[in-house]
Amino acid sequence: NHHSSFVLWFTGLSGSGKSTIANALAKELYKRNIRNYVLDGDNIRNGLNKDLSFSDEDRTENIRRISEVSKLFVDNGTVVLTAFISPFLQDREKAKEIVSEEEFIEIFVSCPIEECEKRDPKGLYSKARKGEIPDFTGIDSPYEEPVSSALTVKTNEKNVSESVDAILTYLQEKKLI
Ligand code: GGZ
Repeated sequence: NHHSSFVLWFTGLSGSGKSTIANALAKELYKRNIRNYVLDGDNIRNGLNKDLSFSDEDRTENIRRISEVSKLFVDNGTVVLTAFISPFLQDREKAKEIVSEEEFIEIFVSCPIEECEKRDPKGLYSKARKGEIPDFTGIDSPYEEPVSSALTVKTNEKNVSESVDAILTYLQEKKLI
């Protein structure tokens, strides 16, 4: 194929649906013969970044390393989908600089915290409310909402396949795929 590669940078609260949407989109890209790779907590925080905590400093370092890895994938011709909370505006700006502005597409996976907390797929919000997980995003650690995302998907209003379709349409309109 003749597309150039790029990074789809998903940002949003825990439980907002970043990984779910990224993985569903990855399948759709594969179907279109677009080589891609999903970076998420499973393959990054358990490996390369297993030395990092959830302090502000370590989150910043987490995002920096992920940006550098994403850049390598893009150099290799692979579309990258990253699914990290990436709560700090400044860190996402830095990620954009590392990857390069033209190849960085920020997607805000928007969902009210009340809804994320209701979903609580891993029981983490409940633990955080009980004080068992300190520095939990949205509870006692900040989430800075994007101000200039390429796209926002509202997962409390749309299902996974509708969100994926919205992203595919965006990529087609921009002639990225
Ligand atoms: C937020 C935490 C925390 C704290 C563990 N705060 O829903 P999950 O489980 O699968 O996604 C969350 C993931 C967040 O890691 P990221 O690398 O995306 O965060 S950041 O970009 O801010 O560096 C959650 C789990 O790890 N988790 N402790 N304190 N999420």
